[in-house]
Amino acid sequence: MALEKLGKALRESLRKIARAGYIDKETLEATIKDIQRALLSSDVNVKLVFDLSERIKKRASEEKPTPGVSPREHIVRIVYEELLNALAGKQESLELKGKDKIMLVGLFGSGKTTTCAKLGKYLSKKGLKVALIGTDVWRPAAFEQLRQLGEEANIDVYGNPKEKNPVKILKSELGKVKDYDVVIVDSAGRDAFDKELGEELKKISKIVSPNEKLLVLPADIGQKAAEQAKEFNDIVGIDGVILTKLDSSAKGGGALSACASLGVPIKFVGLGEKLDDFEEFNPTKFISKLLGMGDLETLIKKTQEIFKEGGEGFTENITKGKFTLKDLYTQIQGMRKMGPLKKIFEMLPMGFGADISEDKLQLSQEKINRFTYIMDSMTPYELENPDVLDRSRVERIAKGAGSSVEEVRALIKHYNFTKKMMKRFGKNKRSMEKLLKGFRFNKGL
Ligand SMILES: Nc1nc2c(ncn2[C@@H]2O[C@H](COP(=O)(O)OP(=O)(O)OP(=O)(O)O)[C@@H](O)[C@H]2O)c(=O)[nH]1
Ligand SMILES: [Mg+2]
Repeated sequence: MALEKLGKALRESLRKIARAGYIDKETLEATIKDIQRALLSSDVNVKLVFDLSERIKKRASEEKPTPGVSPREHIVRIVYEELLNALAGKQESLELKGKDKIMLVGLFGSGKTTTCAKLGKYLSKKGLKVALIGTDVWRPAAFEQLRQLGEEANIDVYGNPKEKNPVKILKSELGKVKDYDVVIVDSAGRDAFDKELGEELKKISKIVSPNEKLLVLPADIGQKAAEQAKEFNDIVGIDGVILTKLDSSAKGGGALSACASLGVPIKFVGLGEKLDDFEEFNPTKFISKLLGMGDLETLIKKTQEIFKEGGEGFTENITKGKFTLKDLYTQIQGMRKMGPLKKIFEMLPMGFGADISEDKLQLSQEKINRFTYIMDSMTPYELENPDVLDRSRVERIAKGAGSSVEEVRALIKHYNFTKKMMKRFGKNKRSMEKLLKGFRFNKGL
């Protein structure tokens, strides 16, 4: 995850709320101070930090928690929403219409050429036929760099290193790329935005007529990103930003918040030097992960799929409260299918997953396996009617599973807990969170 330091500091401040039994003014103030410190050290603009703090305070005192939401969760939600707003803005993905042309612009060393190849690879993985065109006549060996990157990404590269006029290059190369689904045009940078670069990019833009002009901004310029985005937008016009070097910058928060406050959508982020260190920017996912709140949307979707697999009666039984050990069996098998437990826990809220160590996870996975053995030793009648599990049955099952009476009891305890949670399943997301939290933190486990 990019922005390690900022993420860690923000998670720490949210944990204070999670740990507090009761949230008074002081706790809130202290948390806001922590958040301020974290944001400022990530180069977020002072005024933005101040405004954000005020909004959190105001909302915390004015908005009442919705029924069923604890004051703690209420505050965490407010902080989350405000940070989402301040750091990530709205989602706006790259929209491809077919026969697309994308032009990348930016200053020296921002990552344009690398990003051409990254974006090209990303799109070609989606099954699109991609070509790159180099128009940088400034950087020595710029074309060679693009050619090598294209080769690495398995994408065709067009250009002419001998020609010193970008317009002439385009005039001859554009004709050769008509069959491609997407054409990405690399351009030259400068040390700073100036009239000459503006003119050059306008000329390129006119002949390419791209449907997307994306500004490549390195995260290490922090809040200065705002200035650059404005300069490029005023003269060249931009449809969005690709924020690079988020992996290596302590100032990432500054760059992110600068784009968010300008309302310039970040469409992709660069997270390393390798061509695969690149992803579409999804604000909610990004901030949830940063705050260790997990990716609930994905988790819920996955869980629902598994419930579907349990068959028609399964979900119905559960919502009616008729949750038997057989249903628990299906659920646990589903957990296995959802993939490595670590992945699941990473999706859980409030960093419960983020900081769980491998060995603890291993134990849980083991536990799941052992629970499965135990249930395999039960008769169908017992699975359907867990209430009949008396001492002698428990002893028999333990023996059959090569397990212990305690462990069978732990399973029953877990079953009872899950059953309670299951009754509320389907009503809202929070029950799901609790259920999954319970799965991990239930004392029986
Ligand atoms: N760590 C990290 N490095 C990156 C990222 N993107 C690009 N770089 C590095 O940044 C340096 C500059 O990248 P280029 O792609 O050459 O930048 P450019 O904008 O084309 O530069 P000019 O052609 O000189 O204007 C290279 O060493 C890249 O490997 C990223 O997301 N993370
Ligand atoms: Mg370049």
